[in-house]
Amino acid sequence: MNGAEALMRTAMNAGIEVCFVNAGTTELPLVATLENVSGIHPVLALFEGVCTGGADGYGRLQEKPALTILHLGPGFANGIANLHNARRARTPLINIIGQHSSWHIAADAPLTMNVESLAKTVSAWTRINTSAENLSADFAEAYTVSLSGKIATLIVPNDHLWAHVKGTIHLPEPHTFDPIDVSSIETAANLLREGKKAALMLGGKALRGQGLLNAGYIQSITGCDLFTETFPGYVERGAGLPDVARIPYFPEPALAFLYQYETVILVDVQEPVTFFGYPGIDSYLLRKDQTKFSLCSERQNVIEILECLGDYVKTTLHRKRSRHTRPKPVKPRLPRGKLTAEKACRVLAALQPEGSIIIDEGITSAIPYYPLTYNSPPHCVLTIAGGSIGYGMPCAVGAALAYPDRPIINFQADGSAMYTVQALWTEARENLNVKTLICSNRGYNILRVELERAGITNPGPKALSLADIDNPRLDWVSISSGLGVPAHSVNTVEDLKKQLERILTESGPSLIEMIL
Ligand SMILES: Cc1ncc(C[n+]2csc(CCOP(=O)(O)OP(=O)(O)O)c2C)c(N)n1
Repeated sequence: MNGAEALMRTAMNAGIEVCFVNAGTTELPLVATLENVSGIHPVLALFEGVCTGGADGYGRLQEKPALTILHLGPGFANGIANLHNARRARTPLINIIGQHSSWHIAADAPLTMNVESLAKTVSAWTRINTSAENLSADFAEAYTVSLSGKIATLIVPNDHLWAHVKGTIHLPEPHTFDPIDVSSIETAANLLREGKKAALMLGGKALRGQGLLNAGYIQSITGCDLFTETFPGYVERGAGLPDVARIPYFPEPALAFLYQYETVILVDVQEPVTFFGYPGIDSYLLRKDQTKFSLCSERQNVIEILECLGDYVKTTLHRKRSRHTRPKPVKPRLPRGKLTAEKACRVLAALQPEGSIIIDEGITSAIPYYPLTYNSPPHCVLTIAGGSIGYGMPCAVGAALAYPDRPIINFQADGSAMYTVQALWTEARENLNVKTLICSNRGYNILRVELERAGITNPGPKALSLADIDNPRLDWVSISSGLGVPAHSVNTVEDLKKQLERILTESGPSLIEMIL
């Protein structure tokens, strides 16, 4: 076999089932070998930002490494923005970048670039493969690194991919955790016992499944609050799960939200900071007189740590577990009349089926959505963890490949959608079950809000024009159908309800433009 086959066989044996590809000449051996490595389904995207965002969505949901194959420095560069989101969401992800043949780099051919330095901007581990015989071992190592929620990037020279190899296939190492530190658990328990207003700020695996239930158990005993970052990568939500608030986006409401807490215990998350540096506002949102304590590092098993903390507070508080009965799921009532962003959020919250995967890149239109759903049927929400727009459309692609039978609803701002609109083509080609709801406010609304916040109450026509995307008007029905996804445009609650109910019963992709 050749180096490419050794690499892809290693990937398949490790458990890779899908790869997000936009290949060129340097990756041809990998493309060719996919015929022999039948367990890996290649998914073509027409822009690398769709490959990387797709891998991010897939990895976030599957909690196992996602794979991209990208072309040299320029191809990788096109994918970096969504790799940034993936890094912030702690998605396990592996990039394979085809590089020129090792002997060709010195010639400085047109596509030659410093790929390694680009890769390092988002990757926890970067390696330039040095021999065909090492390709399998290199991939296995990349896989091992990515298992702890990291991005690993392997740069593979074209001549190594073509070269004949003996064919030893390496296996990744299993993921291991650092040991639990009992004194941290005691400290956290004491802080929760002190009778002060306390909260657990949750991140990572504390926002899913058992981690969330363990946090809810601690809440039921100590009465602490639970909240998370403004943009968590993934959070499970709805009836039967504890309600986890999100820190508001703008600094003033964020500070007001956090003000009440005397103690904040950070659970697998960094301390909260403002999104931007605003004059006169500290970057760090917790005051000096607020106690903050980091319960665990990202190398520890947060689920086990929360379980230990739950046991500890139960024993030491000698308090019976308060009956944490939750009300039955209730769907929000449907509004009526002309659509607004708020009404669109209500319609979505009211109609989203159990098991939905909600991708939230609604930017300003989605602000009212999250609080409406704490008691909806169980579902999960993915958000723009790194703040780099253009993540929603591809993320939905990856989500649908991860869970083909679950409803994927992408609540998607129009400006952000245009960054990676090519994702619709992949949805159509793969017949993915993605329902895209475009929040068509025909502007970069956040920019208008930020201008106002900066005290520019009367912006001139040039400034305003840079927040206006209505000239020419984006024709979403044409754009979507032109990329193979059937679409409708609606401007009332009644029409949105009718169309959304209809598309939710159909399989395959669809798009609704919600004129707001
Ligand atoms: C990659 C990247 N480019 C630019 C920005 C700056 N930015 C943030 S939101 C936004 C536009 C948002 O418009 P839209 O997606 O339509 O949402 P709206 O503000 O209208 O709700 C821009 C340009 C960014 N965050 N990321």
